[in-house]
Amino acid sequence: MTRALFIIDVQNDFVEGGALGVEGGAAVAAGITRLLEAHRDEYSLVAASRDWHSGEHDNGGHFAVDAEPDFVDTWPSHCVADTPGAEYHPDLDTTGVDVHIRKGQGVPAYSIFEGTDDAGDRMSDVLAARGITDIDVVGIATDHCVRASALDAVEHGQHVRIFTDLIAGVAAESSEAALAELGHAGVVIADSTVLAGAAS
Ligand code: VGL
Repeated sequence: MTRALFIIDVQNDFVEGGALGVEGGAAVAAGITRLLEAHRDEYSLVAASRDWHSGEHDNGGHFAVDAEPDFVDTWPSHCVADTPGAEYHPDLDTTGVDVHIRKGQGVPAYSIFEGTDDAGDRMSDVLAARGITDIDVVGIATDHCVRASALDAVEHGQHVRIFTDLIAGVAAESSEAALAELGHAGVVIADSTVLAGAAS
């Protein structure tokens, strides 16, 4: 087994006080840092994604411009490239991150598989090059980017787990629905304490 960790969109705009702040986001950032302190060695690859939108236009309808956002398909302006809101939350220690994926440059992009790393490589190519077979997914938001990234990982033939203690969602109902959908798709719904018993 060759396992990767996906850290989805742990960015200032997605935590409390951010442009699209999600309740519990800051705690997720700190919790992922603790996971990495204890278990970094169990991962062959750690990949973190960031939404990286244009500040010039509506990013393909992703930003609500002339109407109120519906918080499903349209959103307040968030994670504009090179602004503080797009940076990783300071409680997330990124020193153990191997691959930084940016996505959403001018378009909506919920899944980490829609982005590229600093060399321009796509997530699927990086996984193939590293021989990854298993992926644990954590981050923000459960009902949007975490959901889309985990579903895509299954589509790419990965064995996927999601840690419910290290995710935070925009809304309770859609987050519950997302977890149910992920379970049906074959994602193992777990929490990070399963790592404590894992052989290292
Ligand atoms: C996200 C809403 C809009 C996410 C991104 O990271 O889950 N949610 N853009």
